[in-house]
Amino acid sequence: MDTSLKTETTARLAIADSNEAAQQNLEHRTGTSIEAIKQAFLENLFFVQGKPVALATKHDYYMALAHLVRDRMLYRWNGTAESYTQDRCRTVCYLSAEFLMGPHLGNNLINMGIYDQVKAAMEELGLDFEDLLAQEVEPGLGNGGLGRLAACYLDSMASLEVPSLGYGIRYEFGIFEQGISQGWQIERTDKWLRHGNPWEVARPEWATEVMFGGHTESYTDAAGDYRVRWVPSQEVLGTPYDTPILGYQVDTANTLRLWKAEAIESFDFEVFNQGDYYGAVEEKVSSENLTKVLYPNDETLAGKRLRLKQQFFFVSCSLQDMFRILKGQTIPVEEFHEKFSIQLNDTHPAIASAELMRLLVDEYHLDWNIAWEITQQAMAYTNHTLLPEALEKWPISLFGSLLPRHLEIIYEINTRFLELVRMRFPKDSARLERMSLIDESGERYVRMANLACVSSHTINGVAKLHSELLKQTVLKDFYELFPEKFCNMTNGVTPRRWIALSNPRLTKMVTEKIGEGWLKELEKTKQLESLATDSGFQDEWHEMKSAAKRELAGRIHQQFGVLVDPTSMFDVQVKRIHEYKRQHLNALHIVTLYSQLKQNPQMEILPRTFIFGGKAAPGYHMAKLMIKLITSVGEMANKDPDLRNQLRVIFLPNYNVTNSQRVYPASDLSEQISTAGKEASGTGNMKFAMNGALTIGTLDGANVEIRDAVGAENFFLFGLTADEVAKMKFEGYTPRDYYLGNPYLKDAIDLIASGHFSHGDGSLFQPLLDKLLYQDPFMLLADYQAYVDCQRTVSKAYQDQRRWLEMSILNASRMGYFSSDRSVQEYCQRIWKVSPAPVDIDRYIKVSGRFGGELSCKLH
Ligand code: F58
Repeated sequence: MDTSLKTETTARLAIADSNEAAQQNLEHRTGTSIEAIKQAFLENLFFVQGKPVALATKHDYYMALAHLVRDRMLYRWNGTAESYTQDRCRTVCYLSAEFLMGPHLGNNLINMGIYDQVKAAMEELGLDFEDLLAQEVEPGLGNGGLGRLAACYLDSMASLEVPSLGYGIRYEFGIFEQGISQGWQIERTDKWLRHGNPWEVARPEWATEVMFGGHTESYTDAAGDYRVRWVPSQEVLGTPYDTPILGYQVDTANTLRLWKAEAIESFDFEVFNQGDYYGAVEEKVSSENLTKVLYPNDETLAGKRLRLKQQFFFVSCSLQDMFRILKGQTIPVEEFHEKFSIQLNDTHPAIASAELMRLLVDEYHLDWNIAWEITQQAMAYTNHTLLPEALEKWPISLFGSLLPRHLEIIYEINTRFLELVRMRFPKDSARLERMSLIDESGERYVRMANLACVSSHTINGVAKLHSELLKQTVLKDFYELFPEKFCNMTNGVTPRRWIALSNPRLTKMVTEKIGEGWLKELEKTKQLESLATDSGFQDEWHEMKSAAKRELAGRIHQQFGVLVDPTSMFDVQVKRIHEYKRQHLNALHIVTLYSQLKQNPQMEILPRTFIFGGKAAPGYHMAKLMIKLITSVGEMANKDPDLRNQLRVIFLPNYNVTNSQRVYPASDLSEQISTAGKEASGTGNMKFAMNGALTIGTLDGANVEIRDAVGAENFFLFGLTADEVAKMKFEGYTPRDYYLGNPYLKDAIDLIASGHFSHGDGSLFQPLLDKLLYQDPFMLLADYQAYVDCQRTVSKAYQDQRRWLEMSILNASRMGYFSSDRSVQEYCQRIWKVSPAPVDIDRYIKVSGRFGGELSCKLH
C-alpha cells in the first residue's frame, strides 16, 4: 500500500468514526434545553473566546452566545444546501448593492424558536439578556429603505421556504455612524467588523476573478466564428462571505452571499525583488479598496468611478457564481433562466444584463439571440424612485474605460432595441432619443434604468401609486412599448423583526388573544378587530404602549439628560433626512406651537414629545441644515419654562435598525408627510402602524394603501394629492404668496429668520428659508396650513383616549397585507415563477448522516 492511499484510508475511517460518535454526542452543539444552552455557552467562552469566566468581557459573552446559536443553525443551513442541490431547485437570486440586515442574534433566536430558553439560560447564569443582545454591532450595509427591504425579503423567502440567494457587497465600512455635535451632524466611520463577525463563513474556495479596464480584441475561432475577447488591465478576486438566513419556524436556512474584493496576488515578488517593499503590496491595497466603504448617499449618486466598479464587481462575482452552481448540478447553460430568477434591486445591479450577455456569448459561445432570450427571461427590475435626478447614468468615457466590452454589448443591444422602437413608432425621433440606452443630449451617458427596462421581462414599482406614476412619468415610453412588462408589487416588512422582536409585549398580548400562527399569516390579526372597543383589552393595550414609551423615555434621559413625559403624545418622524420627506414641515409646525405658547403662556396644548431620527447624506448640505434646525428648535424649547413642559423636541442620533426597534413600539403618531408623488412607497409607515401608531400623512407611496386598509377614519390625511402637486407646478407655483397670505406661517418663518433659534444669527437658516420662499420644490408652504389643521385634529383625537386606543388597535389589526410574506408570495407568482421547496432536516440527517453522507466519499 503506498503511503498516500494509507493516509486516505485512515482519514476515511476517522470520519466514519467521528460521524458515529457524533450521532450520539452532539447535544452540546445542537441541544436547545436550558441546560444544554448553558453548557454550550460556558464551553464557547472557554474554547471559542479563549477566556476563563474571570476575564470574560460582555463582548465575550455575546460571542459565546452567538456561536452557540450559529451551531444550532448549521444543521438547517447544511441540510438546506444539500436539499436544494439534490433537487436542483429553481432559485431566486436577489441582487442588491445593499442589505440592511440589522442585528442577527435576536432575530435568529425568534426564527429558531429558542428565544425564551436562551433568555432563561442566560438569566440563570446571572447575565442580563438585553445587555447581551445590545452588544451586537449591526451590519449597516445599506442606506435606508431599499437595503432594509432586501433584508425583509430574505426573511420572508426563507420563512416561505423559497430557495433563494441574496447577493451583495461585504463593505468593510457600512453606513457612517452619526453623532450630533453642537446640533450638527458629524460622521464617524462604522467599524462593524472590528470585533469579528460570528454570523459569516468565508468561502475562499469559491472565490471568483473579476476583470476591469483594458481593451477588446476580435478573432475567428477554430470553427470560423467571429468572437471577441476582453483583455483587461486589472483583475480582482472576489471572495464570498456567507451568512445563513433562517426562516421562521421552518428548517429552511437560505444564504446571503456578500463579496469581498482582494488582490489576486497579495504580494508582487517582481516589484519586491526590485527593492520596492511598499509597491509590492500596492495592488493588494488598491484591490481591497473596492469593497471598503458603502456610498452613504440617499436617492442620488453622482457618477463615481469606484461606485461603478463596486456594482460591476458584485454583479460579475454573482453571475459567475451562478454558472458555478449550474456546473455543479450539471445543468446546461442554455437552461440558466430556468434555474435562476434574478431580481435587480433598483438599477445598481443593472449591469448584470450586459455581463450575462458577455458570459453567454464570449465565454460560453452562445448565439447572440439565444443569449438575449436567456438574459431577458432571467432578469426582472424593481424601481424604487420617481425622482428623475435619482436615475443612474454613467458618463460613456468612464464606462468605456472600465468596462470596454460591456459598452460594446450595450451599443449592440441598443441598436437592435432602437430598431424595434422605430418599427413601432415610425418617425418619432424624440421618442428614440428618450428611449435610447445612451443619453446623447450633451455629454454622453449610459442610462441604467433604460438598460434595466430593455433587458428585463418584468418591471415593478413598490406601491400602487408609485407603479402608476412610473407608467405616466419616468418610464412612460417603456410602458407604451412594453405594457405587459409592468406591474406593481407593494412593499411589505417582516413581522418577525418588526413585531415579534421589537415589541414582545404586543406579541404576547396578540398571541394570548388569537393564538400562535399570526406571525406567519399576519392577516390573522384581523381577529383583534372585535376587541378594539373592549375596554379591558384597551387598558392592556394602553399599558403595553405606555411601558414602551417609559422605556424609550428612560433611554432618552440616560443618554441625553432630557426628561420627557411618557404620558405626552410621542410624535415621531424617523427616516433619512431629505427635503422631499419634509422633516422641515414638521419643524414649522413645532415652531408654530412654540410661538403660540410664547405669545400666550396660559395656553394649554396637548403635551407632545416630538422625536426625530435619521441620517443626512454627508454632502447634502440642505439636509444637514434641516438637522441643525430641528436640534436648534429643541434646544430652545426643551429648556424654556414658559412652555411648561408641554413641548419637547428630541433628535435621536445614529438612527439605525437597532435603535428603530425601540422607537416603533413607543410611538403614538407616525409622520409620513412627504410631498405627494415623491416617496415611492415607504416601509417605516408600515412598521409604525403594525405597532399601533396612527399615521398623519399625505396620499403618497404606500400611505394610500395603508389608509385604505386601516380605514380613512383611522388615519389623519392632509395635503395636496400627486395630481394637484403636478397641476400646481405646471400652472406656476409661487410659495411666497403663501408666506405673505398666512400670518401663522409668516410668524414661524420670521421667527426662524430672526435668529431666535440660532443665538441671534439670522443668517444660519437663510439658505433653507430662501429655498422655501423662492423655490419650494417640495411644496411645504402649499401644504403648511392643511398640516397644521390636521395636527389640531390629531390633538383632539388623542384627548379622547378610548377612541384613540380603538383606532390604534384597528390600525395594528388591519396591517396583515403589509407583511413581506405577502409581497414575496406575489413576486413568486407574478415574477419569479418559483415555488416553495420545503427542507426536512430529520430526513436529511437520516439519509445523509449527521455531517452529510457526501463527506467521506468526497475526501479522495
Ligand atoms: C427607497 N429608496 C424609497 N434608496 O425611497 C422608499 O420609498 C421605498 O419604500 C424603499 O426604497 C423600498 O422600496 C431607497 O432607499 C436608496 O437608499 C438608494 C441607495 C443607493 C444610492 C441611492 C439611494
